[in-house]
Amino acid sequence: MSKPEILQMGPYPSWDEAPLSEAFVLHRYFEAEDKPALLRDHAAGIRGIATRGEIGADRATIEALPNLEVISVYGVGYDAVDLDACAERGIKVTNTPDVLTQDVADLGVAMMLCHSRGMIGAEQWVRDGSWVREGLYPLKRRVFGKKAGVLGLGRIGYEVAKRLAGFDMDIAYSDVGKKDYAPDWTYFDDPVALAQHADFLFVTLAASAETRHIVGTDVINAVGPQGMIVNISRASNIDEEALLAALASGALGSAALDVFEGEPALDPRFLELDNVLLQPHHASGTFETRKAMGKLVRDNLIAHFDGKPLLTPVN
Ligand code: 8YV
Repeated sequence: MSKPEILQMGPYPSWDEAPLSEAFVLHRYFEAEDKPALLRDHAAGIRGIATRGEIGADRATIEALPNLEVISVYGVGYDAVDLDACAERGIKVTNTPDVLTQDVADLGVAMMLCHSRGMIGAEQWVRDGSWVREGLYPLKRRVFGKKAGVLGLGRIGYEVAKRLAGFDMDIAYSDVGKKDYAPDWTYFDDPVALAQHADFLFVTLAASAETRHIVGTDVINAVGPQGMIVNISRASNIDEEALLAALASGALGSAALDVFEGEPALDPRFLELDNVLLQPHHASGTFETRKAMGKLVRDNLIAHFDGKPLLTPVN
């Protein structure tokens, strides 16, 4: 039987490219100079899409492929895939949950510690000779024992909260309802109340149309001038204009961000601010996790074309 044809939306590490092209005929969309021509020429043959969390697949792409059956996302977030367009045609969608949870939680906590203790500036202090010239590095804010708010207590939020409990932090969370797996943590149904309570607000929600800008001016101002927002979810969960304004005015103390609107071309105003820690959307970026993600992307596609149940279906 001939290999199924797959539209590949973005690059993968070499260890994924090789087995993927072994199993499938790959059409590399991201490399095509004339993307509409690629779609036109191969539309009839393409039965699957392999994409990444932040790239997804929009309605126009889905509609251009009349024989599309399955979309496999390299990432837990599938907000960039048009699920309505998929539902209309019974197109299956898969993602890579669980395998990345621990690493994403690790990076979120590392961002909090790094930014709160001024570690980037401290490194610079050593390297540029300030330590020798000026002596002690300016004092920074404590993390231990402070109040943490976790907005979205799903898999990743739960692992973040568990880690924060190890710093003797007071843990509170907000979600669509109280979680029975979090009996010791304080529940707030209102994100503003959670933000008011928290010194550090972690945004760990799966992004959707409903959560868009859930962190708006009211939540940001409630975190306040001494507080920090850490975002390891999706940029769309935060109103970026409001965030930039609050960081610039000091209404919000600081932010540690792994995700941005329009990334990787982030709003240049972020680069002017010294109260923000900027990370290049790499919370899942370890060899171990990315290898597991790549395998899951492949295994889902293979399962589909073998007529077997999907390993991690979304819809
Ligand atoms: C990216 C992600 O897929 O899990 C997600 O939702 O956005 C990430 O893991 C990763 O950056 C690779 O593109």
